[in-house]
Amino acid sequence: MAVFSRGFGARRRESDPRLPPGQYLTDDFPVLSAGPTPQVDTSEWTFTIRNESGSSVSWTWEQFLELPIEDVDTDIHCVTRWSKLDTSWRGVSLDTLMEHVETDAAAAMAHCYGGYTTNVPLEDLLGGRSWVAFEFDGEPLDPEHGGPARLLVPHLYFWKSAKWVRGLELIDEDAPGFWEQNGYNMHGDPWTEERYW
Ligand SMILES: Nc1nc2c(c(=O)[nH]1)N[C@H]1C(S)=C(S)[C@@H](COP(=O)(O)O)O[C@H]1N2
Ligand SMILES: [Mo]
Repeated sequence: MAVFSRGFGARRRESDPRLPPGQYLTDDFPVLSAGPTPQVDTSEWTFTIRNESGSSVSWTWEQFLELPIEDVDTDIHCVTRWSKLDTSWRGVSLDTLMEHVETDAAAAMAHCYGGYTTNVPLEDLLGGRSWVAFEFDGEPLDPEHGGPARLLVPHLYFWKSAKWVRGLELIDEDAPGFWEQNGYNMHGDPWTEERYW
């Protein structure tokens, strides 16, 4: 059991039980993008979920904002080893979105404006564990952090939290997305250090 005393803030932070193995804490919010930041206007933004039989449901920005919106306070963990605690977001839960979809799919491929993809097992998207987020720290999500909207799957490494997300393709069998084809783990649990294959 850890014993903490007052006045040793830094030391206490290094041993924070919320820090997964091999991670360090940062107060910054680093930007990690595999390409240029796409400029996506909310007047043109749509979010589409397509199921494994090809039916799809889409929301415009206005329709999206009429859905139940949740406040999310969570820690985030990047595979490049930074973690950031107590980040605050607003977005729509995937549970809410998936109420409109019939599926027996095993996984989802997230598709983004700009072309990035990442795969997430469906069970990791449900149960109050993922959102399509459009606000960070009380402000509209900055374009370089994925604005207008990004996937937020904070219990997995942050590469699964697809920026500029435009939809999910539900798939019968899990398949690798962009980083996963380049050696990153299919699942990406920071607590068991599922970093690479
Ligand atoms: N569309 C898109 N989403 C992305 C990425 C990307 O390159 N393109 N990078 C991923 C990676 S590797 C990380 S660590 C996080 C970084 O998010 P941030 O730039 O907001 O910190 O976004 C993830 N989502
Ligand atoms: Mo990352």
